[in-house]
Amino acid sequence: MKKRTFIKLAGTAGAGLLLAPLAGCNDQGTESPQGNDLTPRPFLFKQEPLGYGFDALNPAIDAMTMEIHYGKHHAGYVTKLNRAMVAAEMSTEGLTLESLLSSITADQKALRNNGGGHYNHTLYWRTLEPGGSPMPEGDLRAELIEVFGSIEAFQEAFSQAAATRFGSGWAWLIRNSQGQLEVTSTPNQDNPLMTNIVEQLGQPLLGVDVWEHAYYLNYQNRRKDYIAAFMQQINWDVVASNDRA
Ligand code: MN3
Repeated sequence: MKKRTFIKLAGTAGAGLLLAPLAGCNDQGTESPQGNDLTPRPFLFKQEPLGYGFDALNPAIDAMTMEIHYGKHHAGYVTKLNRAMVAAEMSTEGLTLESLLSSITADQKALRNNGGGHYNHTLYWRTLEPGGSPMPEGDLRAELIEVFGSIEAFQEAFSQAAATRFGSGWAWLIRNSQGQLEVTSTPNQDNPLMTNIVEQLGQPLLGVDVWEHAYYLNYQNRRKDYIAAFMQQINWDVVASNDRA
């Protein structure tokens, strides 16, 4: 979304809330990215449409938080990522975001923070779903039970990783490099695909943003309440489709 468009919509508050996500839509229009097609989608160097309105996850996540988070924070990472690519004289042609994250080093700060920021938020919006479910189904459900003992034990491990991440960061369900499901967390905008940076490597299936900007307007210091609400709004078909192993 263009910055000017966002500011204009933000200025008209309620009237802009439902219209704003459409401004970023492509040919697929308002169709939910979850849809019926769960073919793994590429992570591109641009911001994809949200697929639902800013108010669609209310009250779990309020409309103002969504509008600022998607329209300002995430959009900012995308802009700065592309700027950093230009500065590094790197072409995005034929390059996936996944391969960029896999190859960057800790000292490439702009690519690390903004590349991670863009990937992490893209995954976050894709796996949230209005009227989503707290309970996985099928093969993923069976494997979570096998690994964690029960779905409740998985939910507890994931929530705990998110609640105890000091400062800003993310908690993840990943398929680690040994092929096992694992709960991890990363600081800032680091991502489990960052081979040269993170300790626990893997393919991210589900990630929760625990930066204060993700919840503070509605939950203030009650991060645990936000995590619990997040866990109720998940599209588990998308989570399973993120499993590319
Ligand atoms: Mn965020």
